[in-house]
Amino acid sequence: MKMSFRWYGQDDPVTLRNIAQIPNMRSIVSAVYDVKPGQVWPEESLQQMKKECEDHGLIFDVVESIPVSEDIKLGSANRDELIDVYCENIRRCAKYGVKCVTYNFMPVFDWTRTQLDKEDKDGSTSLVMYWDQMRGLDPLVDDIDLPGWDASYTKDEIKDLFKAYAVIGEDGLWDNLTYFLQKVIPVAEECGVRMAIHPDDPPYPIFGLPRIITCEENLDRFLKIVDSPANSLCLCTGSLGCAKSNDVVAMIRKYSAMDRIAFMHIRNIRILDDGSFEESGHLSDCGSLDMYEVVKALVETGFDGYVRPDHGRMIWGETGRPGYGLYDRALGATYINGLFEACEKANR
Ligand SMILES: [Mn+2]
Repeated sequence: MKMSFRWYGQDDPVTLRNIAQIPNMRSIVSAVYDVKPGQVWPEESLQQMKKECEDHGLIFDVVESIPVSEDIKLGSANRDELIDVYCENIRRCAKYGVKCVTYNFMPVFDWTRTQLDKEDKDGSTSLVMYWDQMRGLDPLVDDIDLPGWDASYTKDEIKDLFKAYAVIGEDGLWDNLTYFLQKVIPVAEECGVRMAIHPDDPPYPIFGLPRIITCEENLDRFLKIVDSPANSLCLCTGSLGCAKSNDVVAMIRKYSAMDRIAFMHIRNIRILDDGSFEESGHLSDCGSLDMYEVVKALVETGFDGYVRPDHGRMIWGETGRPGYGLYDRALGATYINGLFEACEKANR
């Protein structure tokens, strides 16, 4: 496996020097943040990212993410233009050494939580989603202001988007994903990039928005749309794992054996009785997922893709981007390294 770490560029309080000091750290997962979604990424930005990483002994070879415009997801009249820009961005990334591009196909919001700094008994804080804070909210009536909801939309734009997705539904979203993949995957194949779709987070409908990258049946359907290693998964244990019906370990074993996992996001979550969840420390004992079984499934199926510790808690007084502090993600990386070493030695 190739250990990696997400970095938000020059504005990130976590520095490349910090990251390079984490044992076994190899790759940087980043993106170009100085242009709007739907625009072509300047080559200078990619070149600079590549050089900065190399100056710290790191490799910039994973992009998270090239965002997919709502117009592509909705199948609007201008989608061909936007898909052309998307393909050009894949080509440009490849030119500067990128091997894997993560994206998602979630309507409107990348993720849903009700609080980003819920304090645990030990004083650490993390992201949580509590159903009792969600129920009763109606995006077509209420002015919803949950953390992570895109502040670049006005309330009216949000309402229009909800209505547009209600019209196309799940079937329309599958059609538009198929259209996108059939144009994008051949370009990725041509330039040696593996596209890795991130599952919906959480993997069930929120406020009636359609969600399709959610479960084994749908992942099977997704992978068949274009049957190529360039059309792969970013398997996020925390996203798929917060639906109790998903057997994350079995899914990893299956899709890794098929060589259809390009990227692993590894984190743990604690599922509560009512289906709410809290992001926990990475250790198996801290949450509902068995991280040993996750890594064992990867090792036993010969996984050689990218791995990163996903969201961490805020600990030791650190402040910064929720879920993306240095300390707890570094602990996560070290724990994951340990699990890999043990499983690899046992598997020899
Ligand atoms: Mn993830």
